[in-house]
Amino acid sequence: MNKDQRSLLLSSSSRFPPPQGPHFSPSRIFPFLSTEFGFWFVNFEMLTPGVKLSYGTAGFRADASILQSTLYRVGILAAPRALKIQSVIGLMITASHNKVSDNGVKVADPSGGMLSQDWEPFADTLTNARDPQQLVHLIAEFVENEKIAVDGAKSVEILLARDTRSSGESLVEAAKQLFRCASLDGDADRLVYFIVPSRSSNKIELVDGDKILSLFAIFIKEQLSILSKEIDVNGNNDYQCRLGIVQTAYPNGASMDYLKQLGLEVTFTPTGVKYLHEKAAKYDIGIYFEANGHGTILFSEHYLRWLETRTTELADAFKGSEQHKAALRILAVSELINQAVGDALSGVLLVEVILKHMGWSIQRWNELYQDLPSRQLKASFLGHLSILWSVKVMDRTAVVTENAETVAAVTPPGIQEAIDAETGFSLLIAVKYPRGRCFIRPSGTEDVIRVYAEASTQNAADSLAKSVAKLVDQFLGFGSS
Ligand code: NG1
Ligand code: ZN
Repeated sequence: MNKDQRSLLLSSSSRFPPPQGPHFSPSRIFPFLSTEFGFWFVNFEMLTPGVKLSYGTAGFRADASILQSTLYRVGILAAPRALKIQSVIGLMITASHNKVSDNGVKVADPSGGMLSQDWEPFADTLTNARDPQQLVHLIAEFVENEKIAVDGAKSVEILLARDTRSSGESLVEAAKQLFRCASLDGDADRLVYFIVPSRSSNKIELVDGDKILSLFAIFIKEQLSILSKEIDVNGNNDYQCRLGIVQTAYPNGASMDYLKQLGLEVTFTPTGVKYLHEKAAKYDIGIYFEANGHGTILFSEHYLRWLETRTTELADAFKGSEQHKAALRILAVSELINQAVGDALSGVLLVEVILKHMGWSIQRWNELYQDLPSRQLKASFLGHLSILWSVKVMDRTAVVTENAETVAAVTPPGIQEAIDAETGFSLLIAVKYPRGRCFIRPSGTEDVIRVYAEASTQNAADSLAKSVAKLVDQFLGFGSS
C-alpha cells in the first residue's frame, strides 16, 4: 500500500467508527467507494467487551442501525478480493429472511457463490479491528501475505445491490459517500466534482473548476517536461511549447497561489468564456477554466503539427521511450478534450483518465491545495441581495471595472478606495481580513452587481462580503440618489 492509500484509509475509516453500546448483535456493515481500489466495504466490530462480529453463513447481519462501519469494512475486503481474482465482486445489502429492522451484506465471488471460505477469517479480523490504525495494519499485512499488489493497481469493479428494506436505501446512499461524483449543468458545458465526506453532514466538498484546471495543468506540464528531455534522435527537439493558464477574477486565492508556485504562466481575463477562450487560443497549449466549471484545453494547429512530426520521429528511433509515450499522451489529450467552448462530458473523461494515470483518488486531487473560504452575493437592480444582504442598485452599469475585473471598480468614484479600506489594503500595518480579497463587478448575464469576498475564515469572508455589499448600497443604492 502506498502513502496515499494509507492516508485515505485512515481518514475514511475514522469517519466510520464502530458502534458503541452494550446491546449490539454481532455484525454490522457499511459501504464506501475508494477511487483507488474500487468499492471498499468493510465490517466494523463492536467494541463492547466480549462481543465479536463474525462472518456467518451468509455474510454479516445485524440490526440495520449499527451497520455502517461494518459495511464500510466489507467494501475494503471486496477490493483486494477483486484484485486477487482479477474479476468483478458483488455485494448484496440484505438480511434475507431476517426481520425487517435487520440488514447485512453478502459478498459474492464471480462464480456466483459466496466469498471463498479461506477469506472468511480475514473478513472476521477486519471487522473486528479496534481502530483505523489497526485496520490499515491488517490490510497491509494481508495483501502482502496474499501477494496482492494494491499500489498502482488497476481499479476494480464491485457491483452493489440491495433488497427492498428501507434501511438499504440509506446504506446504499452511505456507500456513495466517498464516491467521486461529477455534476454537469443543464446544457452540459460546465463540470464540477464533489465528495460527500460524511453521512451526518449535509455538506459536500466541492472540487471546482479551479481544481480541474490545476489537475489538467499538472498533467500537461509533466508530459511536456518529459517530452523535452534530451534524447538522441536526429529530429527537432528545440521547440519550446508555450503553455498558458487563463483564469478570471473568480478563482479562489489558494488556486492562484498554487498555480504560481508551480511556475506556470497565468493570465487573467474578464469573466465569461468568450474572453478566456480567446486568450487561451494565443498559446500552443492554453488551459482555461472558470471556478464554476466552464473550460477546456486548446491546442494550436502549429503545435499539433510539430507534435505529430515529433511523435513519428520518436516512434521511428525510440519507440516506447518515455518521451515517445509523453508525446502520445499529449496527442491523446488533444483528441479527447473537446476544444469547443464547453463540453463537460469530454472534461469528465479527461479528469478520469488523468486520475487513473496518476493513481490518485479524488481526495488526493482535492488536497492539492485548500480553498480559502469565500462568499458571493448579488446586489440586484431594484432587487435584493441573495443570501445575506439586501441592496437596491439604481444602475448596475454604473460599476465599471478594469484589470480583468480582478480588483478595480473604476466608477463610481471612491468605491474602490472604500472597498480597499474595508478589506484592509489601505492600512499599512493592520490587515482587517487576513488573506482578504474582495471585488465587485456588474454581471453580464443578470441585472445584478456581484460581490465576491474571500478571507482566511468563513466568518471573515461573509463579513467582508456583507460590508462591501453595504458600500454598494451607499454608492449605488437608492440612499445615494
Ligand atoms: P456573470 O453573470 O457575468 O457573473 C456568469 C458566471 C460566468 C459565466 C457566465 C456565462 C460567475 C461569477 N459568473 O456570468 O462565470 O459562466 O455566467 O454563463 O460564475
Ligand atoms: Zn451551461
